[in-house]
Amino acid sequence: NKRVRGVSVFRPFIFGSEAQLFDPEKKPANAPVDHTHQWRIFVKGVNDEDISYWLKKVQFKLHETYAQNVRTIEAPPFEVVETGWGEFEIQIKLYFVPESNEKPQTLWHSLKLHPYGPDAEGMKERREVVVSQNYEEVIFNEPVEPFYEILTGG
Ligand code: SLL
Repeated sequence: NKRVRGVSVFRPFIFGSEAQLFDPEKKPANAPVDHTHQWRIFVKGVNDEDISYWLKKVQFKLHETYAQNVRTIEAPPFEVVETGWGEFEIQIKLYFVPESNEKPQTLWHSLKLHPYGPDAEGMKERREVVVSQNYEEVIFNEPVEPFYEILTGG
């Protein structure tokens, strides 16, 4: 496959997490007793734009304390919803559509459960959604021609 010389194509996306302390009355019945939070890790388009024309699947590697800690999501929404008690680093591996001929790319996200605040005691009560997300751009340098067409709608 011929590469398009001298061209770089950028595609923006958002990745991150959202977490919330359980409402004591509404703790999921199947959640282990030591779990305190519900959380979600995701990769998505800016303004929820569909990015599945270039992103094929996403593999999230959770902490080893989780059963089946490697979660592969093959279609949008690229996200994992879980419960837990602790914060940890999540490895996110992006797999591109086969036409791209591109190797997967890895990034990392620190799962955040707790809101910022000076008062550690009061913080435990705070039930706001803790959002931690980043804007990122994947760069396809000299993409192969079929992928360039997909990317640019040609
Ligand atoms: C810590 N380094 O000690 C971190 C590890 C692990 C979090 C946090 C649930 C595990 C399960 C869970 O929240 N693990 O479901 O067994 O803070």
